[in-house]
Amino acid sequence: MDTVAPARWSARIGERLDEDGYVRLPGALDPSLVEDLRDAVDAVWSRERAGTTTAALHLLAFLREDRRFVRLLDHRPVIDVVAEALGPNIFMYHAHLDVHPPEEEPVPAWMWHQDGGIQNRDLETSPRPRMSVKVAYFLTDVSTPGRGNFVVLPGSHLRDRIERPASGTDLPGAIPILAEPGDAVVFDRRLWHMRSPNRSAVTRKALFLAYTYRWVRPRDDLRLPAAFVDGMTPVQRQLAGVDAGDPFPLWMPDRSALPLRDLLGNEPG
Ligand SMILES: O=C(O)CCC(=O)C(=O)O
Repeated sequence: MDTVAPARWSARIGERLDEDGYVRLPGALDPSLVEDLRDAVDAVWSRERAGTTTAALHLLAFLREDRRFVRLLDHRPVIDVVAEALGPNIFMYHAHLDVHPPEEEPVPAWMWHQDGGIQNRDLETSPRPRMSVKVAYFLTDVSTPGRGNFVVLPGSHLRDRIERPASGTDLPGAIPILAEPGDAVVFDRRLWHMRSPNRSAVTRKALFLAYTYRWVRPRDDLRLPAAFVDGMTPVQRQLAGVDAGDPFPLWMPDRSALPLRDLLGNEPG
């Protein structure tokens, strides 16, 4: 069971991430926000691909493309779940916008991976530390298999390696996440996962935001327009990493202001 209903999120989330390496958050975005974000994605897709609706798009650091994406930085209660996993001394170090139209091409040989790239070589413990979690927001209906679903191997976040089958990409125990528009999945970067091919008639649209400790360096060059930054709350500035001129507070959060800590710590009961 990978699902936690919104009313029960905070009570069970830590357990799910620890045990399964991911947790599905149904209804994380309300329908009007989904529509808004989908419009924003469509505008970016059309710009980037000159209106070609058969062309896939994988765009890093997409928040600068449209002000409407900025609200995802600290979207609640998803950010509460992220902070429950990592604590409040975090920022978004990496993000991508993905559009995957129906595809007929053969599947690439091997798409299974853990996130973190070079961290998986540089960190020598086993299992390696969590370091970051990523949030996947689904904006279109991927509630049936075959739609380019996000596929995970539950519990595999504690395994540094997985056995590669002689052929194909099917792994015993792997499951496709069946998500409705507005659902989110928070996953541990160590979880072995992949995107499956989209063999349906429905174009898949999804947004990914990855958070890590503020003392880790950004992976993407966010380059947010000044007007976006001007309109941000202190929490959004922390999470966008635009408050990070002086590195001291990143290493000494207990001696420095930390807007996300204030936000989450000052909740009534
Ligand atoms: O698009 C997907 O379903 C998978 C995304 C992925 O592999 C990643 O974010 O690292």
